[in-house]
Amino acid sequence: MEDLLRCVQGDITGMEVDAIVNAANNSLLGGGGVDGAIHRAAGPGLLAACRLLGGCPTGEARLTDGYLLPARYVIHTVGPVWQGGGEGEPELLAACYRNSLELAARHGVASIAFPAISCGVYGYPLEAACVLAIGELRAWLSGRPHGLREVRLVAFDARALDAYRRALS
Ligand code: AR6
Repeated sequence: MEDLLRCVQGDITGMEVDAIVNAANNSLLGGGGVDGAIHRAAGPGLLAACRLLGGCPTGEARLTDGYLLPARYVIHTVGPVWQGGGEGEPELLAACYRNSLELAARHGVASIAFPAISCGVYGYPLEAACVLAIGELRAWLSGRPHGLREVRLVAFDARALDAYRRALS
């Protein structure tokens, strides 16, 4: 099980996996951070597909094609805005990871890459988010049969890579 999870530093938009996860907002109509980067790299087809989805509640996930990306699919999920931790943020962040994996499994995804959902503009504390993400992914992966062969945790900078490494060990 453990060998399915790995952390790497890099830009998620270039990753050659079946699906990349986008840390989107409730509109699903693009934004800054990883969301902006994914829309730029995927091209206008992605925004056109997102318009048809009609938004997404926090903690849920939606799937589109990847358009000009190397990844076949984009799984858009909406993380919680950090408000101190007492507003259900951990449960909502956990739901993002679970719901993204459910959707991936339903579409036959064998390899998936996640950014650090909510850890940028949305302000979720990085260390806590990494520990939660890994706990949730491990629990999901060991709890049912699935066709996933690789779950990649993508750190955009060295600080995030360190946080993932600590949380994995
Ligand atoms: N590849 C991998 N990780 C990245 C990339 C990239 N190209 N770019 C940024 N990150 P954020 P959030 C990291 O702010 O906190 C958007 O405007 C970044 O360093 O993108 O969930 C949406 O539209 C950080 O660790 O997402 C929403 O409005 C992580 O990705 C809002 O931001 C997430 O940072 C969502 O905020």
